[in-house]
Amino acid sequence: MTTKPTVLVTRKLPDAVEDRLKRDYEVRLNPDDALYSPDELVDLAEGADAILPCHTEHFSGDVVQRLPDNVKIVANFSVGVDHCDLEALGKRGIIVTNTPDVLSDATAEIAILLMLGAARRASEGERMMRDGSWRNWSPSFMVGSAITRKRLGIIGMGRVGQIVAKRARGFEMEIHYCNRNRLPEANEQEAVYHNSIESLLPVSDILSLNCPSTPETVSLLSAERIALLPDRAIIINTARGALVDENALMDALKSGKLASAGLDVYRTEPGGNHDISALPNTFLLPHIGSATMETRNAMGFRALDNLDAYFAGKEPKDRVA
Ligand code: 8YV
Repeated sequence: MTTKPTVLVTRKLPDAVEDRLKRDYEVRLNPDDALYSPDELVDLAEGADAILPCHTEHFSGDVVQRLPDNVKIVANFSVGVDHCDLEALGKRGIIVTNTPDVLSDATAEIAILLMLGAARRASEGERMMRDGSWRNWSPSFMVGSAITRKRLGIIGMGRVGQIVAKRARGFEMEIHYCNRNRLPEANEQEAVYHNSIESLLPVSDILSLNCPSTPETVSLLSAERIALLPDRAIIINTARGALVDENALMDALKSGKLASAGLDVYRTEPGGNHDISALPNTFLLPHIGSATMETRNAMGFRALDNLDAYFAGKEPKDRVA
């Protein structure tokens, strides 16, 4: 009888994903969905061949150093891998995979929701309806701005960025983008390429961040860059909080330089930034970009496909380190 590889699963995953895990692996599940401390993570990894974590587990250089030798692969349940010190994992010979593609539609949906919510002041209106403070109506009441036929700037024209552009075309938006590489013309669909963020910002009535967080992109949206946006621009972030200087963002929201911001991600998660939450001209969600049942199942299956490939002696499809 061949023994099945042992997989440490750090969070509660959808039932269908856990069923497949139980069928194919010796599995250490987390039915209470408790958040493991770095020490617990290291301890629980003892004897496990693989770890299937979420972005909530931080594989810092220190944690990676302390992982037992039995761990051969970290198969993430996430597309972002900024919670992983890839260099440290690589040095230990631990393979790392992620789950691209399967969450692009869901994240793009949330980007459009944030755009509409921020532009049309949905948060202020919704709060009013809930706390009973709607007492008046006038032509100047709750006036926001349209997104239809506005210029949308996208930083990061990868899988999610391209779907955001596709959905935004339904609002007849004029798409501009900045990406490390220009897309092939057929994929551009008339989106205008900018080879620098500085050139993109002045034409972005709405700016959507869709690039990964890497050492090169941390604090990419600084006070200096926000100043380059048109007055009353709107910022949308469904990527990572670390891309934005949150103090600069708050200053610009307070001064009126920015009309509003729609955010799903924050520098501090969970929790977010309470000073940002106190600003009325924000539309805020708690990092739910991929939170649909369809997507969460697909993410789990994709992580499992990577594990299956590795344990079958093949190269996992989504290897990032
Ligand atoms: C996930 C995400 O919910 O996949 C990502 O990178 O940001 C989210 O949509 C989360 O990472 C799950 O671990």
